Amino acid sequence: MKAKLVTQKALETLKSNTQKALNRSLDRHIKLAVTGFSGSGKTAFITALVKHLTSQATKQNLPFFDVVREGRLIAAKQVPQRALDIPTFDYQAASACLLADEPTWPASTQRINTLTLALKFNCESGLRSHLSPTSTVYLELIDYPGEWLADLPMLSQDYQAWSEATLELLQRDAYKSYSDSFLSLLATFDPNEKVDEQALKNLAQSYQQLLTTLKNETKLAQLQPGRMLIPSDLAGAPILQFFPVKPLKEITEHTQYQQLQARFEAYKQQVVMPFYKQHFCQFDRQLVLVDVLSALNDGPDTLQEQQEALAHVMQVFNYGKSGFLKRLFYPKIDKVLFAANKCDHVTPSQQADIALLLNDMLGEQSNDLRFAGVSVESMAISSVQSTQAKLVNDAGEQLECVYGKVLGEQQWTTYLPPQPPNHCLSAQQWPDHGFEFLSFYPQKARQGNLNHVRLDHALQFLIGDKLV
Ligand SMILES: Nc1nc2c(ncn2[C@@H]2O[C@H](COP(=O)(O)OP(=O)(O)OP(=O)(O)O)[C@@H](O)[C@H]2O)c(=O)[nH]1
Ligand SMILES: [Mg+2]
Repeated sequence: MKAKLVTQKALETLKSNTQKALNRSLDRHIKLAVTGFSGSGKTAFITALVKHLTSQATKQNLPFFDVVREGRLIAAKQVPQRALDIPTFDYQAASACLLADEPTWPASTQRINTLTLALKFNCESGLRSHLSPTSTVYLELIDYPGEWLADLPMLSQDYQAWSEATLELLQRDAYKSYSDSFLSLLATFDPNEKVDEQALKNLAQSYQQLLTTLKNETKLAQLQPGRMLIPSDLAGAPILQFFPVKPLKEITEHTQYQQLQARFEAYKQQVVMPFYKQHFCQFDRQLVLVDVLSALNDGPDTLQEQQEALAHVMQVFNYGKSGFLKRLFYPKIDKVLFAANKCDHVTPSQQADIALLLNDMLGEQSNDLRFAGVSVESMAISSVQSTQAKLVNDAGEQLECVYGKVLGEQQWTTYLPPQPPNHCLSAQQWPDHGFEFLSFYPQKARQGNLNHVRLDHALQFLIGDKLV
């Protein structure tokens, strides 16, 4: 019996060691998909990740990242990327913003860019470390405008389905007042008429203005087509001149409707699909950053919309555990981390609540992912810390507050954040006064060092097993 147990244990150890060795040889390149809608914190996360791994990788700073805690990380260094046709992520510019005497956030991303970080480490002790004492893993990251991510669900819609869903969204209570002028112009538009380029152009302009207003005034995620907000070299091209119309019973040839439909399909095929194929098919780890606090500030419609938008985007990805052979040919995402980002806008004891809220927003999705064999985790993080926790004595009562410099203001403020809900609230359950969470400038770096909240937990979950 004892001998049998020993044999079984030895077999398991051998299996685990073999798996680790295979992981090491096959996964020298890890593609990490940093996903999140515009403003969720992708650029700040990538900048912080590079900063902490290249110049702040100490046990004190990243205690929950095993390779660092165990003193095995030798060094991390930015190296030339494999994709030669994509601009390189401007780490110097982004980190300079965070490290300035008066720190600011890096600007919103206007184009795709990429960066590869080589992580050289000592392998875990044991037989394998004699075979190969050190190893190098190449971590590939891409950064892109969040608006482009919100386009991915369009791939599974036709023009009619997209039109219906978009008009339904625009007519919701919270957004009706913004949509009025576009909707009244749309009411004068006859999609059955023969093509009138000027009419199409005018309505497309009005729709573009509406998207811009919604981006500035709300936290809506599904502002499609995303390239209307960041058109770059597509500005003025007919492929961007479409908008939603009411469904038609019958579609006739050479009508405005058919023209809009053709532009919608062309946008999907020529703009969204290449982005998806080139950048999102080949990932094996995924981080999903969600700004739940801004959604709460915006009200129940936006919280619900963020939840729907997340579900739609997640459906596009290819999940499921891949065997090592499969991974050689077709990598699949096998670990997904959902992070309620900017958690330092609330007090440390409230942070667990926003992680629970995010969990609730994900609903069946995380269950479905687990069923597909994907490891899923959710946590509250702040890749760049912007506040400090502070206890304030209020008539004998100790109040937990946060202290920081509020965005757009000059003063440092001690502030008592409202209690965030730990589950989704319906419009009826929503507090009358709503929520008002403040945003802050990044904290000033001390001796060139940035602070974070649970970035090390996030790294351990996402790539820890590849650094053994
Ligand atoms: N407290 C805190 N705020 C953050 C953090 N990361 C981002 N922010 C805030 O969120 C804003 C947007 O962050 P970005 O990193 O630009 O977000 P993004 O996802 O790259 O946005 P796009 O480039 O527009 O897609 C910043 O300007 C900050 O105000 C963080 O780690 N902590
Ligand atoms: Mg960005």
